Amino acid sequence: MSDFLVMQWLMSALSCPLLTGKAGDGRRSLVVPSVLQVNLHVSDRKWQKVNLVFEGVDTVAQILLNNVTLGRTDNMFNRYSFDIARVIQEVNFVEVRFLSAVSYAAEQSRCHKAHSIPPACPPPVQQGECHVNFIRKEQCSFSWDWGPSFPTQGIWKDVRIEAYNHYHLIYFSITPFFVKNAQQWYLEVESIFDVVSSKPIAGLVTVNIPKLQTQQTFNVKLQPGEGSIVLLVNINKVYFRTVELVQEPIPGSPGLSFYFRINGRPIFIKGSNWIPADSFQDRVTYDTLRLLLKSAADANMNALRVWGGGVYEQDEFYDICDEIGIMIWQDFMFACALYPTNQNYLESVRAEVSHQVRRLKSHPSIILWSGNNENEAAIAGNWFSIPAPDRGVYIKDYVTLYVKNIREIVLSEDKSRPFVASSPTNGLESVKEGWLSQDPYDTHYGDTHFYDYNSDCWNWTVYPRTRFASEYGFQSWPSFSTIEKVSSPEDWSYTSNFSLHRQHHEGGNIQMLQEIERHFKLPQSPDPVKKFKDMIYLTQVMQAQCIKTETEFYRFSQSEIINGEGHTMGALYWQLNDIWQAPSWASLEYGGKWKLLHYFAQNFFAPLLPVAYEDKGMLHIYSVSDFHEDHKLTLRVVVHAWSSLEPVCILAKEGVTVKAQSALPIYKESISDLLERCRNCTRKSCIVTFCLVGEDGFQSPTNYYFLSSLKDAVGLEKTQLSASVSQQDDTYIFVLQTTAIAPFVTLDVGSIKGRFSDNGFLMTEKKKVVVFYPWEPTSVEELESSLTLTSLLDVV
Ligand code: BMA
Repeated sequence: MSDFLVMQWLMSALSCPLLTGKAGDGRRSLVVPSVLQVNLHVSDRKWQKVNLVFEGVDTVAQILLNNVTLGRTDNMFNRYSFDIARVIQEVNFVEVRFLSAVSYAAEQSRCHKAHSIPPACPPPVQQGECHVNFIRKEQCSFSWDWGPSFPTQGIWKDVRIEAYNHYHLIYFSITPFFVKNAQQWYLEVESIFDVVSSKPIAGLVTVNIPKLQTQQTFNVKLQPGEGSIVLLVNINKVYFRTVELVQEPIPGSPGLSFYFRINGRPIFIKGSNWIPADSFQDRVTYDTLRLLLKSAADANMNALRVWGGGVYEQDEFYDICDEIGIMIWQDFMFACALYPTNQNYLESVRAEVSHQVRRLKSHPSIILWSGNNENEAAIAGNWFSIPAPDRGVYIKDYVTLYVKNIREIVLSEDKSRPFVASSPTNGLESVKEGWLSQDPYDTHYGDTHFYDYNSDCWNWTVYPRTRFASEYGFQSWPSFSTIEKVSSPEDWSYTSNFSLHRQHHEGGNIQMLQEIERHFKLPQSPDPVKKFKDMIYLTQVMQAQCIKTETEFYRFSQSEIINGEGHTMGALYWQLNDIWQAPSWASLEYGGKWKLLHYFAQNFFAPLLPVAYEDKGMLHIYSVSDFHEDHKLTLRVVVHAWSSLEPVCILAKEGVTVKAQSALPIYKESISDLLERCRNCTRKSCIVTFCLVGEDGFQSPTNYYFLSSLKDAVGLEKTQLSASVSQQDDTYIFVLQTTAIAPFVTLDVGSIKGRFSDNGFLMTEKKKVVVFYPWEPTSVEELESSLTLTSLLDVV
């Protein structure tokens, strides 16, 4: 395209781990040089401009070339480009001198005289570092309530040298727009150039899209300096995705809706929240990302929120999402804190935001830009005990950062997507209240985050009937096979130092026990390792069952307004993935293994799902459908006594209309009638299962409703579970047999990588076939010898 030369070195190998040596004054202040020698043959050619470009430096460093300081870096999310034309020689030394991020953050906080910017430090249970809000760096790298403190340091993205004459293309993006009244699509093709010639450069640009038989040629003139050209190309015949965030009055409900209209249709957003896949970003490969994102899609998720305490993900992340159909709610990287707004800081953020939007805006997967995580809530709820007279300063800072800077840049760079300032927020209502709502958790507006570790999670009435649930969750422990890799036998108990150390959420281990105890018997085995494994299993069962209940509540609340609340149009549980091997809210363990929750998600996010709940002694079943057409189906409601694999009674309701993209009641019966109808049943002795069935094998997952806590269940017998394994092409078939009804049947093949078609299920039939999809080569023998089968009554 132009007369330029790009040379590229991948320098990720230079990434340094945290250096913990002590400087003279006792603080960690280290200047650590990483020296790279580069041979660049430029002698035969005179270039007008030669740039040394760092796609990402983590974080505070001085950059030198041939002992000449080129500049400094202090923002991990920026791209840095240094003009080296006058310094470059035939043989060159690039030197990157790092300063400890921890010391830098502390120093910045000390220098910030105007007012304090809390929180100073994370809670002690996180064993983290302080003042992370003073450095533009992955916020969770100083620790989080699910993650360790590894304040990494190094060159974390590509480095290259660009040499060119005349002009050079810096950013290139394509954004589709639809003009409603003309019913016409056009593409905005934007190119940002650095023009080094002193005169304008005129030329022709041809946009050619062979697949759409589109070709248009434009006369362009590039002016000296950095600038952009925007070409508008009309497109026929083809459709691009559109996105609208709909906030409008709802009949019968105060407040406003909050939902995404994608391609003209309201879409219920189903998914989870994404955190960094590793404490060390250089370990996150394409395969890691693909495995995790594919697991999200396989669990029937259609969206993820890239949470604001991590990183803007690498290009491949968004490529995969574009490809497999995962929509992204993209936060800017600010979380759970207040932030400074001094000039240097703002300039750095401005550069970061325009760089990231320019880099990412061509990805159709991104459907929303969101300013921060929970910072509106932090001020509104006064998390940091700011005295009332000082509040105004912080509100001003908030508006300056997220509205006057970030929002302004986003709107000027990308007009194709909505922007919200925070999550949770009341959306337009927050805007009306000066960008900070009195109660950003108001169920009548915007999105909510909801956590409650003190109530019974099986009781749906504790959950907020929100417009959009963008965070909610419960913790569990990862599998023994995952923990085993980073621990030794003395660690294998629920109260070991290891178990306490890895728990970064205050009271987390106790909260899990309390939640388990409500409905299950706690493990009592005299064998400590067995007891630990039983405990892990129960935390996963509990987490899966809690989040199932909560998610099903959000899904069945999508079409109703009850007491002014409802029309819930999103359920993103906290959190998808893990950053290390530890207890957390994740459904995917570090390494990608599916917890029981992830298997449950596959069912509770299924496009067609019957959901039951109890209200004032009545059992209600709703059909939840994401399909775009109505279906006539049969609802099967089956009641079993816990003591027998033979059903007590079966009811088939034919001709049930399952409405497209809705959640509607399809069945209602008082529990006492149901128990009477199914002779000899009591709440403790029986269980209800139900599914929707159509023709040609069209069927929902089989769902269930417990009529009592399982610790009170009467008639449950310890089962003999067995499995035979065989290979079928690239998969393995597990044929399971049971001698009695078995709740939460779990197959575990230890460290063999792969996932089952179903897991953690209720077995009410003698036989069940489960498929294992390996992620790496394995064998029948290996699977057989690693297999553990567990169901609830194996916990002793
Ligand atoms: C939310 C998140 C995270 C946190 C999670 C669990 O507030 O935004 O900050 O990890 O809760 O506590």
